[in-house]
Amino acid sequence: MPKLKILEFPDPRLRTKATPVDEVNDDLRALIDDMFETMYDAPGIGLAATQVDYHQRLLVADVSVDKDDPHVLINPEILEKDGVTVTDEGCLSVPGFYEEVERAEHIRVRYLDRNGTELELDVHGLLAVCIQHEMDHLDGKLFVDYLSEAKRTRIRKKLEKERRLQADEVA
Ligand code: GNR
Ligand code: NI
Repeated sequence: MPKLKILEFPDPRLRTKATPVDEVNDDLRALIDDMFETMYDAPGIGLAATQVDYHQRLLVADVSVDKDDPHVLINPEILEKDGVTVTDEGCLSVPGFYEEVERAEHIRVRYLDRNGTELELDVHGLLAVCIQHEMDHLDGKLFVDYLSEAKRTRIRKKLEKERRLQADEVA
């Protein structure tokens, strides 16, 4: 299975609002498998389709230590949220930067699984944080949007400089 290329901030494609999946078919399941491979390889605990330039409402996550608890959420909707938790968040699309973000500690989410079956799940802790982070991606939002403009600009400039240096190395 091919690994997918992950878009990096400030790539404007990360600002795309994803549209609902209308059919859970074998093509979508092949993409899901590629997304898991890409996420585990990175390594990361979650990946939204937006990050691999596929603009449909689909995310994968696995926050387990042994990487044996994969979740696929298609067309996810948050039904309830409560509590507050602060997490040092990172993002595969903002490599190397970690900042505290406040999210709901508990969510109840409705979604389709990889068979197209509608499910509801109560989620707490890191998985709840991860699902909220991934659902933001599906709306074109990044964790850096919760930071001050000064911090976001500093991160953008550092990533742009790194990218220029990488381009020079190849030239
Ligand atoms: O790998 C990831 N770690 C992480 C840590 C704290 C809060 C959210 C995340 S998600 C991130 C992978 C990613 O960028 N998903 O979109
Ligand atoms: Ni992310």
